[in-house]
Amino acid sequence: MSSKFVSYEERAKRHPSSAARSLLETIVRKRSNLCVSVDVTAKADFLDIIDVVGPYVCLVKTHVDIIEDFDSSLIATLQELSKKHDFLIFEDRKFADIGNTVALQYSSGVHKIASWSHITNAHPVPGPSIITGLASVGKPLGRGLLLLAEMSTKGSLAKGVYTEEAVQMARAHRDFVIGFIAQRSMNAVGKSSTDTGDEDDFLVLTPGVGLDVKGDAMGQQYRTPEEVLNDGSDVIIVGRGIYGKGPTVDIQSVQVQAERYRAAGWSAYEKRLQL
Ligand code: 5BU
Repeated sequence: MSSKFVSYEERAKRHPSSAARSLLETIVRKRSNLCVSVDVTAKADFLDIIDVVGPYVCLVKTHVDIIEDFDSSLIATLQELSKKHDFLIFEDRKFADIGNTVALQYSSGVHKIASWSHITNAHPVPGPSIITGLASVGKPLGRGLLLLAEMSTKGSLAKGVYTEEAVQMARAHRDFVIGFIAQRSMNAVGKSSTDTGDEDDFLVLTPGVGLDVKGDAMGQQYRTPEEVLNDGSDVIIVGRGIYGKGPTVDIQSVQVQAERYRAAGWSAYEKRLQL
């Protein structure tokens, strides 16, 4: 029986983008569709968590601008950990300005994101020029871009026509846009059922994933790995569900939770191949 979902392995073989292939190949090698979001403010906690979750993830997501004691050695260590544990890096920068400005924000400043982050993301709100601006920096480096087509928060405005336009923007820039931050598959969005055009294979990375709670006090909403995988998501993004909510980090619990979410994400994937 053939599944309506294609395996990561098959997609890795035929995906036109090398950045997307890299992520799919890592997922297959590590049997992990888990991305851990490391939203802590101390450099030591940040690196300790990544060293512990490293074996269980395909991707580490950062918000590098929240780190209080940031310096360039943090990036060097992050890159060493990425090699040691075989994961890619995704700076969740959510660019949202004119092309010229985002190109500078991506390449320059204190963080020099393009030099170390394999994947980054952008709001489609400025229109296609945000993609050309970021591509001018990221494409020569073999980087990939995700567009924010949907968000996990209550009352998000990223829906309906906005989401459809985001997908059309991505279709026009397949050489740099590898997929979306979204809550479901975007491949069929804006297409009629009789459309015989190119088959899209956009990656979908989904935040707002949790096994124990349904939300937080600031509008976040959580769904389970199984719910999001069944809706066509490819990678689950988990933050506090893994590193906790307290002021201190319990590193043993981080390891247990990372393996728990890896296993949940992978078993949801294996189940969907039977659908
Ligand atoms: P959490 O601790 O699992 O709730 O963290 C979720 C992370 O994903 C956090 O870094 C957010 O900035 C990020 N996120 C999100 O939660 N929802 C969205 O729609 C987008 C990003 Br886009």
